[in-house]
Amino acid sequence: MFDTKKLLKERLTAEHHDRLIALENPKMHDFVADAIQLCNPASVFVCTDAPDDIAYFRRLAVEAAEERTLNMEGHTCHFDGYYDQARDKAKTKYLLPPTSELGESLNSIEKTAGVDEVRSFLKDSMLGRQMLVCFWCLGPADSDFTIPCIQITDSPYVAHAESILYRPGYEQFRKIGSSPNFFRFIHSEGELENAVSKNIDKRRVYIDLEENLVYSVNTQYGGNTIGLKKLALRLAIQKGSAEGWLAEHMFVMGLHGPAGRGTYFAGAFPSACGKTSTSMLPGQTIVGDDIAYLRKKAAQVRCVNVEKGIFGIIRDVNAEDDPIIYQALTNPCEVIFSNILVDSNNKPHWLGMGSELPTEGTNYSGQWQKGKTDAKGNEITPSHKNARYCLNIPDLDNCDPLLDDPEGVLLGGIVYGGRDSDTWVPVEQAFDWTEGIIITGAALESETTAATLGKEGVRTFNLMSNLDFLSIPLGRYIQNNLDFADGVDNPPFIFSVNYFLKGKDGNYLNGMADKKVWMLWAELRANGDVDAIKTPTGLIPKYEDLAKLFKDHLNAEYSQPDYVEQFTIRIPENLAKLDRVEKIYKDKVPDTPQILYDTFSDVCKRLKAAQDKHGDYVSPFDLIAK
Ligand code: SPV
Ligand code: MN
Repeated sequence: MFDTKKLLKERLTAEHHDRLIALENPKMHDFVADAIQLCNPASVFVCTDAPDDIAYFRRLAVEAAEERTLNMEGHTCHFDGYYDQARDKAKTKYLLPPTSELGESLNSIEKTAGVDEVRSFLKDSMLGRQMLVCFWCLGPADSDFTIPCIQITDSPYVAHAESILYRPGYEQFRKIGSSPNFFRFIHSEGELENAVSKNIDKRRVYIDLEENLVYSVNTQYGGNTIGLKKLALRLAIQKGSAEGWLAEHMFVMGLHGPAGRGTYFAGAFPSACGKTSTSMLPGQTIVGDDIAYLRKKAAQVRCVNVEKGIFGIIRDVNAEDDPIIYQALTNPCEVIFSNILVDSNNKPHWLGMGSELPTEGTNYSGQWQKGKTDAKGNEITPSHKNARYCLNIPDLDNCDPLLDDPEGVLLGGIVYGGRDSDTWVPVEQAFDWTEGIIITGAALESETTAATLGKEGVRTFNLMSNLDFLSIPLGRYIQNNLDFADGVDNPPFIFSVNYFLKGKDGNYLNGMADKKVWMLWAELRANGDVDAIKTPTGLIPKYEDLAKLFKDHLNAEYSQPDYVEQFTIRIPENLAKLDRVEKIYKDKVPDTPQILYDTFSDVCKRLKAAQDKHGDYVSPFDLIAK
């Protein structure tokens, strides 16, 4: 063991020592001292909330060649290694103590062995480099929602990205005094080659739920390294479960209905399934695009965006489909692009940006020219499918005024959506909270995307779009969601949406812009403005209400045949889906609440009754009471 006080005094300059000691938190001091002892950096930089300190990260990222400046003020570009382009689910594990009750569906490793392994990779990992000690907040500062966090990293890119994504937390640490209630993250990118992590075979993300501590090593990709993002979400789910609130993979947005009415909605979608672009819909306002905390206050559900920035997928962001983001990405403001293509004029390019791409430049594979292949003979795309941008929400024209409200926003509705080519209709309201949680959230399936390593396009179960991040047994998570509405006067209405439905010819039935209509219909329903048609699974829009929304908001004619094709209830597909999902619960989730099976069974009966009456494919017009 070492003497924390002595070690900190020896290894920090007087200025940085003073900054650390001004926060009178022994647990935090021990954590920093241990990290120094383990990683052995050449120097230590302690960040306060001062703008100069934040600016330092940006400068350092460029000096260390982890970012390069682009030809627009405030814009930089970062590259992750060729094999480090997405979250590594296989190497992200919970450190399991001997008496853990985590189910088998969560990836884990025996704790002592895991800690030994990851600490051996962190040993001396910062030799010759500077350790950055950063303080941030999850959620707005000074609020019931706030969770203070400390991030230690040797990557100026990670620190810079966090300064965009999170609110400063040094002053929050001053306020919590000696409290041990904060999250801790330690990250080292490990040995570098051409400024990217070299030892990808030793990439590890290990999560210690007992200690609220996450280790990350030999990786740079944000989803593996930015502690406050998906690593903190796992810790927060556990904390919320113990304290009676929810941590969700959800955007938060203000939907703007008739006569200036505003209604806040949250939405959970798996990665790369339209979550950010929904939160950015034209004419609406954004609170957040990725992670929300929901709490009950005075018999209401209120929620905050955990972040203040966006780490969004850049693919297909273009002037037509995502005008607000496109505007930010093509004008001076602080943006970190990652894994895009940079041309010889230092201009960024990406897949689906709406203009022709150059045939050569620098990308995530190094020097690139059209036709270049990788070691396996696969053609390398100009920009990666999971290439990202990182920017401040307040830099966007549609930033919601309540972004930083410590009380959070009042939630009127929740949507669950996934990449589903053949089952769900484009939008449907659940009958009530319980059915919404069970039939919509807990039955969610989606086809895999480039946001995680592995094969794309495989239909997978993804409970509430949060499965990748769950840190408690799945049944308990479902029960927490069910119980959350207890004591709430008007729980949010729950909807399913599906932007990816295909017709018989295999083509998508809807355009990208149509999601605005589905969301605005949900807003009308949440305020009791329009009627709906009862189906076996929920409530769907009437043709005339959608036709009006298409006309008013997209200036488009919506035909009856289109409506019928999109909103036909596909009974065999719905039954097959319930069957598949039920089997997963039976086989893999021993603590599934009985009410899930009962509700599945009720819905199956309703589907079969409709099938007997109307056949396999039921037009919405057949369901309107004559
Ligand atoms: C996601 O993949 O869901 C993201 C990006 O929001 S990250 O989790 O950081 O990889
Ligand atoms: Mn996400």
